[in-house]
Formats: sequence, C-alpha cells, structure tokens
Amino acid sequence: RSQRGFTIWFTGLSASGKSTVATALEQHLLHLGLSAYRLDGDNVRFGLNKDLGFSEADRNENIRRIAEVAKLFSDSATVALTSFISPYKKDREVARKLHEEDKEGKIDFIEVYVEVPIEVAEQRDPKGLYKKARAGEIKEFTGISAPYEAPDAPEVTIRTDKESVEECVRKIVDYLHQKGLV
Ligand code: GGZ
Repeated sequence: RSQRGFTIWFTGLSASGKSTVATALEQHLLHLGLSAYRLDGDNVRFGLNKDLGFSEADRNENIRRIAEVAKLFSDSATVALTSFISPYKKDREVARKLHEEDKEGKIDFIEVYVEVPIEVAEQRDPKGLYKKARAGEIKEFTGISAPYEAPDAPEVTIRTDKESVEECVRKIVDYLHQKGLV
C-alpha cells in the first residue's frame, strides 16, 4: 500500500497549550516535507460540528467525528494533528480503535497528553473562560464542573509549564523518529 499518514492526538485541559504545540509541530513536519493538517475547535466546532455543544453526549460525538475525519486525512498521506480537550478516556479509546483497527490496516495513533496542573491553566485563562466557569456563566466546563480523565498510557506526555514549546515539539518528534514515522 502506498504511504499513509498517521494521527497525532493531543489531549488536555483548555489553555493547556495543545494548539500552540500542535501548530509548532505542524510547522516542523511541513519543513520535513510531510503533508500535515491541524484540526481544532476553530475549523471543526464552527463547521462540521456546529450542531454540538459540551454535554457528555455531544463531546462523545464531537470526538467520534474528529477521529473519522483524521482517518480520512491519513488516506491522503497527510498527518492529522487533532487539538481537542477530549476529556473522556472512552472517547479517546474509540478514536484509537478506529485508527488501529481500520479495515485497510493499522493507522498509527499517537496520543500526546498535554499535562498542566489545573491551577496553571486557570491562571493562564487566555479567553476568560475559567473565570466565567467559576462564576457559573459557563456550565459543564472541563476541570471546573465537568471531568477531565487523564490518560494512563499516552505515547508522549509534555508539560507546557516546565518545558518550552521547542522542547515539547522535540519530544514528540523524537518519538516519531523512534517509531520510524519521520
Ligand atoms: C470546555 C469549553 C466549554 C466547556 C467552551 N468546557 O480554550 P478553548 O475554549 O479555546 O478550548 C475549549 C474548547 C473545547 O472544545 P473541544 O472540542 O476541544 O472540547 S471536547 O474535546 O471536550 O469536545 C474552550 C471552549 O471550547 N469551551 N465551552 N463547557 N471547553
């Protein structure tokens, strides 16, 4: 089979740094000559998934659709970088299975846990959402009034409060190199 892409699945709290690291990694992969595309709230939640909110059922469906789209990118030999909170283990497991049990053969699925203490994310609060969640203006906000289930065995863990963006990217690229993906 001609070359296929793979999926780098970022998970972590709002303001953990997922999109920042995904953007830097995307640039790195493009410079290596790979085709790469980032899926995030801006290009998915306002379009394909604009019918979905933040209830558990809607998040389940959000993640399921994103996983299906990521797989389509791999068919076009493109690396998909997904940047969503994806707070439920079960949903990330569904996304992984869709990739690893694809009927055309396994698609590599690299789960990257963007780990920061909730206090750090709340301190950053770039959009003032934590403040609103604390005030009860946003319901079911991840980490405040809705769960975040940290991964037990992510392929890579990064700490954006302790490591620079470049260090985080390097860690992920090292893993990809080790696996023969770059
Ligand atoms: C969590 C919310 C919520 C609630 C709006 N809970 O920091 P942001 O703004 O840019 O990223 C968050 C984004 C989360 O969407 P995801 O598609 O990644 O979530 S999930 O994977 O759980 O389906 C945040 C904003 O949307 N946001 N309301 N209640 N984040």
